[in-house]
Amino acid sequence: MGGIFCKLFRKRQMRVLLNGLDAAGKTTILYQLRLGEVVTTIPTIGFNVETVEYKNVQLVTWDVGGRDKMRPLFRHYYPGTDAVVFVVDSNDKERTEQAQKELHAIIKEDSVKEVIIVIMANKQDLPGSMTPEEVHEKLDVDSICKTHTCKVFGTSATTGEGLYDMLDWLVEAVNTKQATAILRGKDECVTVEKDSKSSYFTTPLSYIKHMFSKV
Ligand code: G3D
Ligand code: MG
Repeated sequence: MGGIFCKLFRKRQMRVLLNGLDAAGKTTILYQLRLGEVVTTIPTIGFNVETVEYKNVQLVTWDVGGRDKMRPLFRHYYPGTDAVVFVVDSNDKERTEQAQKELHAIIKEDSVKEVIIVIMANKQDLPGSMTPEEVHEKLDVDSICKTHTCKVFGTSATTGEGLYDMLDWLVEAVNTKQATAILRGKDECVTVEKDSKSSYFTTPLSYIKHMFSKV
């Protein structure tokens, strides 16, 4: 198989950034997904970055908010990203406005122009949490959906509710985006090297394996 078909069916790298204010639930999500070892690093530029790699999928997470000086440094992580998953604590109504500002600041970044945006209205298990519809409205997601492929999901990182629906949608959306880029001749032809750390990633979660093998 050669040419465009080869490109379309080649296993491709998928890079997802998981962002949100502190305590939104990002670290809990990484562990709940049980994709493998969560590696925490503090780059010299000075904030906590957690990474999980599973097959050709890389999830990178850090806290945003409250540290404007850090924003230029985060830019380092945006290029080459397929999707930004922005996690919101639906129970933290006091910081909804701050979450809205941070999300819209990310969207304005040049390197996030063609990136898929997922908003996780997390902590749906807590009584009194905002519904996904309320989070959609408070974060002004309509304006994001005008320029990006985007969607809001209600989730609970502690029970796992909604996480797989979100992943399902995300994988399909990234597949479509990458296939479209190939057909438009924008493909960068990234070949995925076998990850030397792959032996660490032995936690079997058949659903995830199945989903990610489709990427
Ligand atoms: P962060 O990585 O975004 O900073 P964490 O957030 O994953 O560390 O989560 C912060 C706290 O929220 C944790 O509680 C975690 O258990 C809790 N949490 C995360 N997601 C959910 C959820 O969906 N529902 C509920 N009820 N709690 C959640 P602690 O007590 O360890 O600080
Ligand atoms: Mg964390």
